[in-house]
Amino acid sequence: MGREAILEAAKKAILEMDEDLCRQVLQDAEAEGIAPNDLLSNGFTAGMQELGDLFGRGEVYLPELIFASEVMQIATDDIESKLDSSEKKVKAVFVLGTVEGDVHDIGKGIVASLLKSSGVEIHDLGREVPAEEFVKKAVELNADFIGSSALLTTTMTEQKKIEEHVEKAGLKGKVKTLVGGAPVTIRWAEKIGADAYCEDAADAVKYVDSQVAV
Ligand code: B1M
Repeated sequence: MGREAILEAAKKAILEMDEDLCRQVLQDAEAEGIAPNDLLSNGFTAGMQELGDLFGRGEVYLPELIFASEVMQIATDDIESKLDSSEKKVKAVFVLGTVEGDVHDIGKGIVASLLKSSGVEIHDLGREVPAEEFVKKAVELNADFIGSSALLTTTMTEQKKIEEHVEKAGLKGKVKTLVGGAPVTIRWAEKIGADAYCEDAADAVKYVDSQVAV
């Protein structure tokens, strides 16, 4: 089975909410030597995006999204366990979470895994995290970065609140803020005064690396 067929099967596992197929794909991908990131981005995540479009058009419903998320979780857990996180020196401390009012945490989980495997110490506050909590934790840990994920147009505004709390705590410029999530754009990041917009998890790793003297 080649790469293309395996990536297609990964998409299918999400679209058809098929746990057995998901596990089979994970095995086949390992046997075929497909990079975990490739499998995640171009296989499972692509399937999730397609499912989201179907949901947006009213062609699938919430229960399908929930089942598909469970399958996605199996994939991300497995892939995280395969990412190389061996004995790297901690290069930065990073507070991460999904903003208040938002339960979408799959993308945030991927960002956490990739950053962790690149040697960043991650403090994942979970989902539905109030803006002030991000900043409180950053102060407590003397963190270098605060990253927030927002998947809803109605919750993106929480990222602006984080900027306000950072400003209030006198941390502007000292703690760098990263924003991400499907509706988030570079224009939004600029508008609210975030330090960086990250399109995907790899982008977050690139940004952190650009800021940290390794
Ligand atoms: Co919801 N949902 N959902 N959902 N859901 C979306 C986001 C939606 C676009 C679907 C649609 O209508 N087409 C839509 C939002 C519309 C909008 O506001 N623009 C939507 C809606 C409406 C809702 C509900 C309101 C539905 C309802 O109840 N009627 C509800 C909201 C609940 C709430 O939060 N209060 C809801 C619920 C759910 C589920 C619980 C069923 C489930 C989430 C399960 C979970 O996360 N544990 C779910 C899912 C799965 C989706 C879709 C289908 C997939 C999201 C996902 O996991 N994508 C989504 C459609 C879509 O996004 N196309 C949709 C895969 C993931 C890997 O990508 O999260 O984008 P993503 O993360 C990427 C990048 O964005 C980036 O890197 C990641 C990896 O590369 N990134 C960062 C993300 N955060 C980052 C942070 C960074 C850097 C990069 O730095 C800090």
